[in-house]
Amino acid sequence: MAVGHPLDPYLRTDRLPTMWCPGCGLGVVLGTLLRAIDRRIREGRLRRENVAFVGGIGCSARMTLYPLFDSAHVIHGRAIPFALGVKIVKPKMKMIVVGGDGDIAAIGGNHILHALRRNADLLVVMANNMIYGMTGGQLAPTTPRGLYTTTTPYGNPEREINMVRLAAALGANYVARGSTTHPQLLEQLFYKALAKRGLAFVEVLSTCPEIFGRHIDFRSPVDLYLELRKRIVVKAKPSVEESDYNWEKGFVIGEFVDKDEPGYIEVYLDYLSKALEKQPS
Ligand SMILES: Cc1ncc(C[n+]2csc(CCOP(=O)(O)OP(=O)(O)O)c2C)c(N)n1
Ligand code: SF4
Repeated sequence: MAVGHPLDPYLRTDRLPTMWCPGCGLGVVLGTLLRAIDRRIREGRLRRENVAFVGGIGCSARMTLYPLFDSAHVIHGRAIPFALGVKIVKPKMKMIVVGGDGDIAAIGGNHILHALRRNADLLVVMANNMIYGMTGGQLAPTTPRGLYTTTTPYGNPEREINMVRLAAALGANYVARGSTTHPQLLEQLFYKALAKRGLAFVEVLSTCPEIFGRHIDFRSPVDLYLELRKRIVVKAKPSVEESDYNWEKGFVIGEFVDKDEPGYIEVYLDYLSKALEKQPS
């Protein structure tokens, strides 16, 4: 007799197993996100038919293929405008954008800037494995300085982007960083983020053992996982100043921003109704 998994009701089980390599951190991102959604649905705060996923291209964005919700797998870097378009037309939807650091912070960098500035009502989950996984381990804006990638064989000479600081500076209502090495905390961050209006940005430090780990001499997924875990510092309410992003000094995870300003949709609909009132009848 086949033994089911508690998350099977939320998965397109006919598409399993996933395309992810053994030991990839992305399974933890999907599992924790679905558990958080399940909790919100069971407590009546979220309706299943109102949840939709949008992803661009990459191993992380591929996540949108597996949840049994409405979902769209769109072109590289363009998940945010697609999701915001749906949200404007169907404001009741809980739009979840999932992508890698390449998809969200590099090719999609322009879109995330303006979504943050607008406090657009989206949950954006950026799985940060510190390189471009799907295409062979190239340098990403999130690659820690000094580390080897296939396009920086002598080490990354560039400064890294700190997406937590950017999201906070541009005014997102909720900004958190979790790690696949701390799944219970990650589920809690998603759970909180799902109830927010405005933009909720959750960066998830994740492991790519196949392309990143092997190249920096971690021969097994467990070795890379333990290495990342060693570099994580958990803080309940860290300040944005503590979010600095550095492989040597480690990475602080926790909730950096939690506020409750009106989101883009609320403001937009308010302007729209005032504009309609002024129309000659
Ligand atoms: C317009 C366009 N440019 C480039 C690519 C090639 N490409 C596919 S995935 C990817 C990088 C994905 O990296 P990331 O978002 O970090 O995801 P990961 O695979 O690491 O999860 C690139 C450059 C593409 N598919 N489309
Ligand atoms: S290449 Fe890396 S990120 Fe992509 S599935 Fe494999 S381990 Fe995961």
